[in-house]
Amino acid sequence: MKSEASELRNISNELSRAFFGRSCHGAKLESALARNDSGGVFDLCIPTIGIRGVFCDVTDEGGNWTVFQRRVNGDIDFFRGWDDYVKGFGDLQGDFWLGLEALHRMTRGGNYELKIIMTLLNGDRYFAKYSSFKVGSGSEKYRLRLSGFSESAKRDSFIRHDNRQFTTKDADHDAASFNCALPFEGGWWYDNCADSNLNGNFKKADVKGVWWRSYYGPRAYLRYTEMKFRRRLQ
Ligand SMILES: [Ca+2]
Repeated sequence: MKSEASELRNISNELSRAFFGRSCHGAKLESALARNDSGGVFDLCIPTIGIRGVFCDVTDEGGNWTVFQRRVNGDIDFFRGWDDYVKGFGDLQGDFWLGLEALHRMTRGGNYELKIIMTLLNGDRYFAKYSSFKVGSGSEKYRLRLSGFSESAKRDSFIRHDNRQFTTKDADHDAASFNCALPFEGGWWYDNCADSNLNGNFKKADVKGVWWRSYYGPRAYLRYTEMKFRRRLQ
């Protein structure tokens, strides 16, 4: 009985720390478990997945962003199989992928916008925004739904991937006769194959690398990427 009581107390403590939301909407830095200049790590309760860590950006354009991908150190291998991309992997304060199932559950109700931050090798920083972003269910192979590109330099390299299913090295759902994840060394919503490869190999300076087609010529490999979404209010 005593151990049950202490277990309940632990659960209760855990719940009191949890931030209950469908995404980072309304997250306040005071309740973050860890933080940096742009935001912090929160325990976010995602229905039927349970409580897990999420990085919320609370500063950019008023905050409320749920960050689902970041490449910064290159110390996490992104050339992974289907199960890892579904569940997520990496370090929320460094390089990570939040997971396709979480992305689906967090974007299925309501309207969400997407913002992608990218820094080139020479330090130039860009962003791309899309006014509508949604990820389908597992039975749809986490199909991407994307529209409404807007960004200062008018350089989109992601719309091509709208309506594509997710592909990994062991699960080919792309439009090519071969598996695009193999030559590109990533997991992505590959078409036939790609205009962007943000989950590519951080250490490679060729097609396998991390790149956004509009920003290379010849290819300029990205030294930082961040993908995040938030609820669109209007
Ligand atoms: Ca294929």
